[in-house]
Amino acid sequence: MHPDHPLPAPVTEMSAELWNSAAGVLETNWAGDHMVPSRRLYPHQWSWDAAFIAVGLAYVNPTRAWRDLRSLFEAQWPDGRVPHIVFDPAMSEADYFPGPAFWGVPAYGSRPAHGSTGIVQPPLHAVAAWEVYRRAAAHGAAASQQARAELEWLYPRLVAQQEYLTDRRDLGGGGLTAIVHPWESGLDNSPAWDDAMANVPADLSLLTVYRRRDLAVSDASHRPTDTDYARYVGLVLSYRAADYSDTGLTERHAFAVECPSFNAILGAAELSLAQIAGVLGHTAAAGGHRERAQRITSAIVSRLWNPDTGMFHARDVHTGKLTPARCVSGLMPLMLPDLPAGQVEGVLAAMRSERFGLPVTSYDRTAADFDTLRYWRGPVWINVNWLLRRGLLVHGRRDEAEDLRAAMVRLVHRNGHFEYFHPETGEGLGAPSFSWTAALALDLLADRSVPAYAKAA
Ligand code: 2M8
Repeated sequence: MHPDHPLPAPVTEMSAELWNSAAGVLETNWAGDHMVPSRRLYPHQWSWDAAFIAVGLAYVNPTRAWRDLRSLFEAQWPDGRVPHIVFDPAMSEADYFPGPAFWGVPAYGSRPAHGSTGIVQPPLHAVAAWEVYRRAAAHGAAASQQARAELEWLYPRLVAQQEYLTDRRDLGGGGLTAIVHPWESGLDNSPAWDDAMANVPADLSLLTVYRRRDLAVSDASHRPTDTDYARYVGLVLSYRAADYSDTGLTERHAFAVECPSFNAILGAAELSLAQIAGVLGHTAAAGGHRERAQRITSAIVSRLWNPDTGMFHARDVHTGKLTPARCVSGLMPLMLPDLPAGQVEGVLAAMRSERFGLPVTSYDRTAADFDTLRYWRGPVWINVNWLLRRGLLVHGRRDEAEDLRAAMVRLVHRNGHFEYFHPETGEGLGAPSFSWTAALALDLLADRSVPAYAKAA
């Protein structure tokens, strides 16, 4: 066991081993002022990864947890958007595609030397900041003081992030954020985007101009296809053409989708902001955050719920249609405490059904195109399961939350800190020594508490 950072929960041989290996991954992947998701495949800083990572770092190195969040928000754009990748200037353009030169992001404000992308990822950072703050007390008075100062620094930036998403990205006009690239969801090649992506031109010649770097460091059968990648590149070129402006975007951009997972995280962020505002003494603001969370929840229910499947589905802003694909994103609104009982029961029934299993798969196991290997089209991912466990706790399903926790801990202990896992064999897939898997393993070992805004049981 790491002498400075003992495991706070009851210790078994298995949990001590897992704790130490997880802390080791976070040590290896620290890059001076930020954490990389994985050394070879993802050698920069990713936005929602930083949030998951901070939750785990809070146990073993809270100073680094705050540093990582700060590094990300130092790259925030003047319009409030938090970029999905902050590039490390120590890396070369060849280390990751698409790199900083490809994104060609215009210089802005006091942005540090790091370039960034122009798109976003799910705004989980307020949730993470609250979790890091809440754990600071265990590290003594100095850590608590630091945590409060960090919250003060982050709060206006977190608010600006929410405002960007709710004001500039409500492309459908119904109170939800629309993503304009599948990468913005964090669930890159999920079948949830297949319908909307079918309308995006797939110019394969782009891949002769720009070379995929991911295939040089990982197995092609696990990664998105070339057709997907040609569309991803085309969408960046389309958004880049007007310097990533959101004005009139729906008319000139082929992909705009309301994702249930992204918007559930947007709502959960408002609830964490309410807690942060409370600690900082902004009482009126706290009420505003709670109201916004309620509005987002209502909009998710009225726009993304399909009573026939008993799940949430992604809505294509261009066609107004819900995709029929049943994906893990359609379960994520469980995170929201004001989700009406009918929707809670629907999501729980879907989760318990043969379609998803334990831990939950990224896609419907019974679908004809369920793929046990390919990225977000079937494999099990720890980060979304961690969020679903929060959802179970928020709705008072403590036994189910415990079963899910135990299943995740077993999976990672047996197979290692992989990026994702084979849904039948549990084999580790994608990048090994993956930061968010390690960080969340620490949290799963250490924390059995219920989020403060949970519904009374
Ligand atoms: C994956 O996405 C990146 C593009 O952003 C990629 O495939 O190269 C996704 O799993 C995403 O959710 C994650 O944030 C990123 C880094 O871990 O990798």
